[in-house]
Amino acid sequence: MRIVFIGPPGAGKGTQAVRVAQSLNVPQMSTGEVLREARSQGDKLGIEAGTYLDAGQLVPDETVVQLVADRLSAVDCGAGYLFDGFPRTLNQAEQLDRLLANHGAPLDAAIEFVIPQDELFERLWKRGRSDDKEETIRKRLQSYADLTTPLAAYYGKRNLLGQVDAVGTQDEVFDRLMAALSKLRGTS
Ligand code: B4P
Repeated sequence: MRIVFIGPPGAGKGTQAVRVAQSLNVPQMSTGEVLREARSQGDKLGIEAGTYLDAGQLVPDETVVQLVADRLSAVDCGAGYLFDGFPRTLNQAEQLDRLLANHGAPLDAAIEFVIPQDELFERLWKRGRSDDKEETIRKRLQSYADLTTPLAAYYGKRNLLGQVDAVGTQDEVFDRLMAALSKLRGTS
């Protein structure tokens, strides 16, 4: 199954992506994780990405799309995949569609994590990663509202959207995700 996870920072996309990918036996890729890893290695991509991560801004589309294109070419994506945190802009979503047209199979599901802002603040505050400072969190939430929320309509129009309540225990959210995915699988 070919899946993307969309949701605000701290919604639990990364936490659930690992479990869902394991359960469906597909590879998972978190663009946030790849960018943080590049930063810790200090390579060219990492130096560029680090300035955006620390400022709470999105990394430029062309950089992220190239990461995804490289991942899609990997042999283990043939049976499906789960992208966590990608796409994050309409331009990324359109470029993903173009990439998938070349790979022969369109998306099956776009899952949006739905969660109130005060819950996000609490989770990120507790996590305490270097981009989890109050001012940076505010910027990330604003950029989510401005640039990423239009994706729900983009996928909704094509009947690919599943909206999942992300408040609850990790097991509860996982069960809701699997139910939403099997519903979408039934309609695709
Ligand atoms: P991400 O790495 O995608 O974002 P995140 O803040 O880690 O959110 P996630 O939803 O994965 O939260 P998690 O599971 O960790 O992006 C980071 C940055 O990378 C972006 O700001 C951007 O700069 C850059 N970036 C990434 N992709 C990009 C793209 N496509 N284009 C441009 N830039 C891009 O959960 C958060 C916390 O909540 C954890 O501590 C977790 O333990 C806890 N938690 C999880 N589930 C819970 C639950 N059910 N109840 C309570 N706590 C829970």
